[in-house]
Amino acid sequence: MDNNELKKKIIELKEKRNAVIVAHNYQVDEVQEIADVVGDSFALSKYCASVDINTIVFCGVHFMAESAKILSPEKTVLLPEIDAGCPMADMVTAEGLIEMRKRHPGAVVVCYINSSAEVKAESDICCTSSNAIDIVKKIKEKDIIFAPDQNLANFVAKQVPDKNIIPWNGFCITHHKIKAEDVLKIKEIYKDSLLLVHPECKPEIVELADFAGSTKQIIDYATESKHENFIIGTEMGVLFKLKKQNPNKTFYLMSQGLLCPNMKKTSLQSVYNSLNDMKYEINVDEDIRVRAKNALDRMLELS
Ligand code: CIZ
Ligand code: SF4
Repeated sequence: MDNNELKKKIIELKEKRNAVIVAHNYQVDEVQEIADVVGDSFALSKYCASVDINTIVFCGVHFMAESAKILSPEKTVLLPEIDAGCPMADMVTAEGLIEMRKRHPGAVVVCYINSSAEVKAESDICCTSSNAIDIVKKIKEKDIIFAPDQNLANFVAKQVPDKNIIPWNGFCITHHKIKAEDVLKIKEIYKDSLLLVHPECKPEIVELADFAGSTKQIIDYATESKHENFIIGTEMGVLFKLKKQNPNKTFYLMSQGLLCPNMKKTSLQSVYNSLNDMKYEINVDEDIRVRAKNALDRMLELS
């Protein structure tokens, strides 16, 4: 089947299954095009919980579909590509976090949404890249274990210097490999552009940027800005929405390496297969789900 045929079949199947398709900002263009909603992981999970529909096709990576299931246990959550994981989320385990907590008694454990349900269950509170600074500011305790992203931890520590942030040593394989010398070169080429980066980049890259924020914050910043040219320092999938919302502005990717192989696994064919065969269903053990949901609920209370 070609793409047009696939799109038609997907729409038919979606109605038949009473399903909704959600896609992360890092998905390939054609998957974003057929999705009912495109956004960041937490916004999508909240949307999934709010819709009166029983099947969700989550075009993203494993922890995102899991977060949707944590908030919507009564719904069927499908991940089209079962091997689409997040290497950063896999860098921390529940056991590891329990060990770290023992070494820092009294510290509050904050986990980035890029983590497994088991890790969320062992955490006191979750955060996203949009609200990490805000959440940390509102925690009363001084000592805060922050997992798994060392770069986001560093970013938060700089903005909230009165806290003692104890970072886990994880990182995003896509954002972490970008080198400052390459960023300096592209800044030199596109001198009149603003540099917008994700805080999953290394601190020296964030230092070079005009703005650092989540995918949503980057998209909103560029859309609201009077500026016309931007260098974008996050996964290339965001260019789809940036260009769609801003047809008269110009966007350059900070590095051709800004591609998440796991996010790129989902294709129209896999979305079609997902709806046709009702696969791959994501489930979370009820005890873990309830504890993980507590961490997400606490984030909502504080943000
Ligand atoms: O929470 C998300 O969706 C991620 C992984 C990134 C972002 O900035 O939106
Ligand atoms: Fe994980 Fe990085 Fe891919 Fe996001 S871009 S899903 S953090 S590997």
